[in-house]
Amino acid sequence: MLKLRRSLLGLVAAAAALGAMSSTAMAQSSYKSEYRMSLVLGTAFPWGKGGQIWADLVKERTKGRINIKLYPGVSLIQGDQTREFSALRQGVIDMAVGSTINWSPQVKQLNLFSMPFLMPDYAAVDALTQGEVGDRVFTTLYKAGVVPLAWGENGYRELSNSKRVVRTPADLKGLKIRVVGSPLFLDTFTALGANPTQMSWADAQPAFASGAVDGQENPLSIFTAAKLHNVSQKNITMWGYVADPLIFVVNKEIWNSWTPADKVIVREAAIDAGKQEIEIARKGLVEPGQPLLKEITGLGVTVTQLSPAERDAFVAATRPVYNKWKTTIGADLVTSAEKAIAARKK
Ligand code: X2X
Repeated sequence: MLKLRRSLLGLVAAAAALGAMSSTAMAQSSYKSEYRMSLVLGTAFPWGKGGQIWADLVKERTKGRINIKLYPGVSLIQGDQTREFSALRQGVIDMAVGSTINWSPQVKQLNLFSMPFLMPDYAAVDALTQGEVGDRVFTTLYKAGVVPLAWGENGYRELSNSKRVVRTPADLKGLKIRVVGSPLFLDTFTALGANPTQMSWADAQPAFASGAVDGQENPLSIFTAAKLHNVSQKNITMWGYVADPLIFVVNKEIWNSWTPADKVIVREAAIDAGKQEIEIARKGLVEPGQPLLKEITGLGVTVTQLSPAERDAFVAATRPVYNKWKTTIGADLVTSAEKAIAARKK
């Protein structure tokens, strides 16, 4: 009798253990063997390095339950970076590290970061992304159908061209400049008297090489890694007019398929990777003497620094564009951003 009771108890315990196991197993059986992470740039660039760090941390901390493969060159959407956000929402892409510029056609608030001369320095960028404005942008993204987890950075987009040194808006006159993403960029460069043309990053590089376009704007980490000096981009103007943050996101259905514990891991890994990525993105630009500029000068490129008065001329020329887009983006959000920047710790 005692024996029977014991074996019955054993059976109950075994059944309970089985039950517990199968609910975990069930949750995990909905896991994919591999998740697809979209990025414009690969691991030669800070952007791709950030994605790799995120994927590695997730794999390690989930003990391989969540495996992420990188798809640089936005290859899941045939290189068309302005379609990335829609593809994320639709589940063509499981997760991404994406630029605010590329998602701004679908999420107008993201144009905030492309407002000409809104953010004068890194402290201003941080005041937005790490503050209330950043939270509001994340809420907007969540409502738009993705789960935003952390901020990274592409960086200050400096101007380069093959034709001449640019110190004034007049120097830009007639230059054919490749721009990306939002119509805001077309407005900005048109206001400066340039001839902007919109194309993907994939199409841009052959266009520089053939001389079909004269110039472009991108962070200097991209300039060096993509070797733009080899495609005639011999003049750089340090004007710091725009800096695009990166955002680490996951598709909503994928997110909901993960256990609460795994969600925590993926979020924390994104935050850790974002911090590291921002450091990598600013390397050479925040140290005394800005060593990256010396490196670029060494490549035979003329790097032009603007005096405050010279910079002001660009600010003035683009002010009507700023005012027009303030309404499009939402005057309330832009005003909050202006206040956060004014109150920043330098
Ligand atoms: O296309 C660009 O210029 C790039 C690589 O910076 C972005 O994806 C926004």
